Amino acid sequence: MGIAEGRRALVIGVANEKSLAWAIARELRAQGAEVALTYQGAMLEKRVRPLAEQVGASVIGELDVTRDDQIDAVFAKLRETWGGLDMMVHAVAFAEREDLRERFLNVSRQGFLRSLEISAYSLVALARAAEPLMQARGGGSILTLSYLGAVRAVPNYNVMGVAKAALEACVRYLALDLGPSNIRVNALSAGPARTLSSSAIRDYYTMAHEVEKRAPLRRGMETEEVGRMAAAMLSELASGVTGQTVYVDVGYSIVGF
Ligand code: 0WE
Repeated sequence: MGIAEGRRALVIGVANEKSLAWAIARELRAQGAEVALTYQGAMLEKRVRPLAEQVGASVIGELDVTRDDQIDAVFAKLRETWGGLDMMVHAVAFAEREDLRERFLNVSRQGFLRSLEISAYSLVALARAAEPLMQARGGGSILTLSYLGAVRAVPNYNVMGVAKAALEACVRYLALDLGPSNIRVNALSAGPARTLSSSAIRDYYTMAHEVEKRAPLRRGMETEEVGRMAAAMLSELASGVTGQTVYVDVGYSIVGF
């Protein structure tokens, strides 16, 4: 029997078959959960629908996290179909492409605000919408994805690092607010992965190779490793863990030299 048997999970942030959100959705299904996916825009809908079908997940609707009407619609539909929610995965981030290659110093006000809105504030808005549905189930678990650039100055990660730092702080404050409702909130800080997000990043392969050479496990991280740790953190296996950022990075972040 799986660790997510009888649980209902909403997974936000699947773009294609390489997405970390997709690895998490697959593992949750394998562990017995019912899974609902959202998609951002008509272009990604074409990718997400066949993926959902592959594993017997459902597509609950369109969700652009900057749109309150779409957040309301998704949670209204969840209330209708499931009446409650046990798990929510937030795997959404954005920075302007230019802001990931120029000096951080030059980030525009608008680029900064947009990155923090999509990458950090969205977790707060979604957690607020999820609370009543999770309370209806006696509690729940929320997981977001972060990256080392939140706590170290990683060249070119720039405003995304600031957004991830805010995201990790949001995790702590949400954990404090939602703890009394038996809702846990955590972040999983993943190592570099070959996804749609990283495909647009200059020197990504050089960086990923350096990580493989220096990491204690002397290899790259597999997306399945993120899926398995995510399922554990979302499940009762992690019932005593909240407000934390857990690294799934083949050990890279602990190395001092
Ligand atoms: O969080 C991320 C990347 C998220 C991301 C990626 C893009 C590319 C295309 C956010 N916004 C955009 N906007 C775009 O227009 N990662 C952890 C992957 C990543 O991104 C980096 C990295 C790593 C690792 C950027 C610079 C340096 C390292």
